[in-house]
Amino acid sequence: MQPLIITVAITGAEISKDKVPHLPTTAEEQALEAKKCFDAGATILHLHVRDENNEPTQSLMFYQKSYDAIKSACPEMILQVTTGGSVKDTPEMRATPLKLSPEMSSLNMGTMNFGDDIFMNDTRTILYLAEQIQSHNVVPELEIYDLGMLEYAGDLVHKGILKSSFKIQFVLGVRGGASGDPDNLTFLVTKAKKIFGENVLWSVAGIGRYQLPLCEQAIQMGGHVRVGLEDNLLIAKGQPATSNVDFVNIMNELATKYQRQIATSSQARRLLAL
Ligand code: KMH
Ligand code: ZN
Repeated sequence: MQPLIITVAITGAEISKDKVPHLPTTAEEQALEAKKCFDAGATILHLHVRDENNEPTQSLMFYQKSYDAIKSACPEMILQVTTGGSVKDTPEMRATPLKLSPEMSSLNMGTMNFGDDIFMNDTRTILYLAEQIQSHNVVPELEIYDLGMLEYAGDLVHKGILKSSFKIQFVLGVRGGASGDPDNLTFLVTKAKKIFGENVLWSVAGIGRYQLPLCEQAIQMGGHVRVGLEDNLLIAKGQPATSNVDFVNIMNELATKYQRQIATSSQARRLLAL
């Protein structure tokens, strides 16, 4: 099996700092958190940033601050900026962090209900962001919340619209997308292999209570994982995480249980063709 790539989504756009004071929101907090997570085995950091009021922002100035702070604390970590932003952001705002030419970014593959909001990813938005991603030589992670989005991703790859290497991320458990039922992951992985071939690079991000069981399933199945406070606040029922590193540590335990090596950053770069 491939060595296990652990992605950590340390901040996100939805969680409020007032409610979760240990959420890293400043550049300094994000850099410290990145270093702890990298030292514990996370090789990719999925990055959203916050403004001076700890509100989500797509401002280049705040991305630049966090990006520089994380790079200097943790030069080997692979930075993956969001192009999902928050549900309020325009496509142009969502594309802003690509100006930093990071190694990776997310690319969301369809419109959906996102809790009580609408997460707008019409084809115009997807094609615009895909074009921006490729013009900055960034490797996309395709965010798949349901079956139709996987099939659409297949179309983009097979029509040559998405030309670079890519990673698939199944995001399961958002209210409005497929749930974190283990059968859903099994089915989506089977389907992804049919569309892209046996060696497709895939990972799972489970939302809330789905995070840890889906990661365990992915580790057993030979896939990769994303953990972190963007998606989940609890390490067990009623037990809040105190830091993103708590989740990375749990991934290490699961990797040992299923005899998976943890990928180094150079192994992850090789798998991602970065
Ligand atoms: N904040 C969500 C609306 C991504 O980063 O690409 C979208 C999101 C996905 O977090
Ligand atoms: Zn995100």
